[in-house]
Amino acid sequence: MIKTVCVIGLGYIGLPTATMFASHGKKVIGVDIRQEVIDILNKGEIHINEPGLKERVKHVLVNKSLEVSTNVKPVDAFIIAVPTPFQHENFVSDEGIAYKKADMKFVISAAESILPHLQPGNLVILESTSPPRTTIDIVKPILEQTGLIAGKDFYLAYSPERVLPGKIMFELIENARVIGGVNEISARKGKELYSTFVKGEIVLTDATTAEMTKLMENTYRDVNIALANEFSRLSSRFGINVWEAIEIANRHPRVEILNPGPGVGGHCISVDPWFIIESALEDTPLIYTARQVNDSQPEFVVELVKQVLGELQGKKIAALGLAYKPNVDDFRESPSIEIVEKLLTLGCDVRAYDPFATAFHGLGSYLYSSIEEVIDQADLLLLLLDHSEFKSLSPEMFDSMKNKTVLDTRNCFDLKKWQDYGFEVVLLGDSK
Ligand code: SAJ
Repeated sequence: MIKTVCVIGLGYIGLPTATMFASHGKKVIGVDIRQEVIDILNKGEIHINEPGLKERVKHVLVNKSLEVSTNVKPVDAFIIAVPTPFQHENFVSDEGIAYKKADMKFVISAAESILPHLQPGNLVILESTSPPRTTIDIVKPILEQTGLIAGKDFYLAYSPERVLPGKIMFELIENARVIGGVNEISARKGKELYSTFVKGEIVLTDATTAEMTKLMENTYRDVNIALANEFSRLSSRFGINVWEAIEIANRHPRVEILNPGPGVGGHCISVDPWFIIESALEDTPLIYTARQVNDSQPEFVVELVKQVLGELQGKKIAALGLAYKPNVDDFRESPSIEIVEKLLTLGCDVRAYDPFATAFHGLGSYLYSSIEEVIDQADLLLLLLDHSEFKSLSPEMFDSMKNKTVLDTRNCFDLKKWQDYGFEVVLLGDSK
């Protein structure tokens, strides 16, 4: 019977997971190497914004079912939920193809931090999104340095999170979960642990299949967003509104085209396809091309801005929305930030506003704390993200702009209303 759990990494996944176990009868140690995160949590605050999380964290800290620390402690089950970013430098294959590789340093150090505490009968779960074979080729050999054998003396499995930021507390419980063991008993031990709170189906498989399913899910989405983005680039060639065309095409019972936009961000979809590509470059032309299409979408937006403004030097741009997607405070790999930074290098005076950005996020000096400050005397209103609070913005609130021009990259505004108010309106993907 697993009574104590140590969750290593208290980020977007680790903190909600630790909280979930703690509020379902386990005694949990939450570990993070960042002292400032531990201090914030011990003050009853949280360092991430996720609906429903703060109250739950507070509750389990007060009743002491969750304790947070910078040190791993001996427990029955260890969960590794640390980041697996990609290395920012480009690698180049013998054929001259540039690609990106996962940076596994946090997974390696998390596995090493378990070493002094690993006991016979323990369970270790890797949750971090990882390249195929990480569990058996990287984590298993590290843990076996203890002399204990995985699958025999202790149990080892891979179980990816699949929750959507913004809905984590709901999806952790309700989503189906896959658990891939290094052998069958490891997978069954994993199921015993997650059954504590998971109501969705728990599917058992081997570790490498579980790693691949996670990467395939996000790659599927990346490729489909790339298709929508490519369609958006065809609108001027054919004189259509791509949003209208997609809406009509999606009435076909077996078609579900996603939304175009300024690019794909976040720590998952823009990163995970590279984890497949890095180990199979010659066999992944479709995945590779999708990454290129989505990665070049910010440049497509910059070109649109050039078409609207002509000469960019000195132009004042009010940019709204910097997070990687609506209603989250996550700015990792955000295409909006890439666009703002490109426009700054091209000589624009860009002022940006995002209701979710705080000093903690460490964004650039282009960040302002109100819409009023960014729109004053602006030549262009550039809508980069459809946060809920932007949907209710109406054109009368933008009278202090120098030129009444709006470029909407997300189909967020009711542009007819803006046009009637005297704005020149441009919608990404609409050339009608
Ligand atoms: N995006 C578009 N068009 C769309 C949908 C999304 O441009 O039609 C953009 C978003 O603006 C954002 C990016 O794609 O920049 C990714 O957003 P997302 O909402 O599609 O996905 P994530 O990254 O927030 O979460 C994904 C989810 N995976 C799938 O939907 C297959 C989630 O279930 C995973 O748990 C998460 O990745 C993860 O952690 O891997």
